[in-house]
Amino acid sequence: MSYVEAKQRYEKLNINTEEVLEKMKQVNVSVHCWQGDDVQGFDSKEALSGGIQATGNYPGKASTPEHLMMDLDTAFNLIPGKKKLNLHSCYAIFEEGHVDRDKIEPKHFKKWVDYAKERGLGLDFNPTLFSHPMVKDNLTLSSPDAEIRKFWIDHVKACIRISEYFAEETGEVCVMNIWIPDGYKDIPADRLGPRMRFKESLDEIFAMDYDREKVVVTLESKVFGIGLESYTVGSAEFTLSYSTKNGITPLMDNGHYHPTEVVSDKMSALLCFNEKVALHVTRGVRWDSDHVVLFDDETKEIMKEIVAHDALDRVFIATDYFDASINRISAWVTGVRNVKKAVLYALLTPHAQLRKLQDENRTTELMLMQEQLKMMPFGEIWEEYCRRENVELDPTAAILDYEKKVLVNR
Ligand code: RNT
Ligand code: ZN
Repeated sequence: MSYVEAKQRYEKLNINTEEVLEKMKQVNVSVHCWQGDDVQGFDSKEALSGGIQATGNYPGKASTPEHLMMDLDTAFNLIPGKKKLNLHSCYAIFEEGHVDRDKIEPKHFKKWVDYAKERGLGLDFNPTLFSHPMVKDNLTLSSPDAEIRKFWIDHVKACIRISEYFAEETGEVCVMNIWIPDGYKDIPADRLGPRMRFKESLDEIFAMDYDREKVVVTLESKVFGIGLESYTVGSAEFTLSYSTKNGITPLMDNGHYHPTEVVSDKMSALLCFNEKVALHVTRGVRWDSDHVVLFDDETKEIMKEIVAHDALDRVFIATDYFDASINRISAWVTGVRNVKKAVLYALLTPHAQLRKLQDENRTTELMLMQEQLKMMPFGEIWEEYCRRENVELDPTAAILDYEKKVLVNR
């Protein structure tokens, strides 16, 4: 079937594929830099901590800024449409002497800003509150030790300044996400104390003056981490309450809930109360394993919730996973393409008609139509989108070629 024939099929559903492809031009996905080097960064040689893990030892991991930039270029060339680059503070590039995380400055990210500007990319940012000796007893902003808290408060404040610099330089809003790994392996005696301290640390951070038009701070929740199974300070209730009360944007990572809970169902609840919502799109297999995002039911359902409620400009979509067992370029390309695919799929769905069936309680027809829609020629529209964006329909050859020429020689 050709694009023209597929277009006609969609017209019968009152869907104009030309309008859909026009809308796709605005769909931006923030691509996490940390897939390229298993969340290592350049500011220390510390092992990955904080209860997250990148498993596998596939050859070709980036170990210098030059590697990572080159790998990102290769991946970006195979991902259609708009992208942003999402950096962590541990990716600072020190040209004249190392400073600790509480002292980092915009100049340590100048190379990234140059990189982004040359390619017309926006930048997002994250303070890095893990893989560092100042994480004491698995605690950072909620530590009972005032010196530890102060170090991390200063770090997050420094990151807000760097985020402002990103926004000013790129001309695009910078989304800065705070995630802390703080928690306990076993049953805590005091659950309130750490949460009150986390709250106070956040209050101290947000007492600073920053441009809220340019920097959108988000707060990410988590249910458990490896070695932190019994309690996490920044739980869903904590982060959501803090965000709503303080005008901060909540961030949901779809690996951060109990396995039968789904973020797709939470989206609309958050959209009722928040002007903006942020997402980390990932794929948890049995736990928060951060597998590569697939074109699977939940990814489709999440994007459906954004598109059906006309909320594409209210949701910041970012990817967050790290698979070290496969070609890392392929991990980026596959995951981010699948996020875009799911958005396109949602844009090709007649939501108004489906909603009407629901409101009239015609549930038999609703199920029939939802199942029929799965047989629509979606692949033709996706391929047309790739062609118009000038990216390979099948990225395999380009990925394997880069592996042979570059990655295996590292
Ligand atoms: C961890 C969180 C967090 C990190 C990144 C590296 O479980 O998902 O977002 O993955 O900050
Ligand atoms: Zn996340």
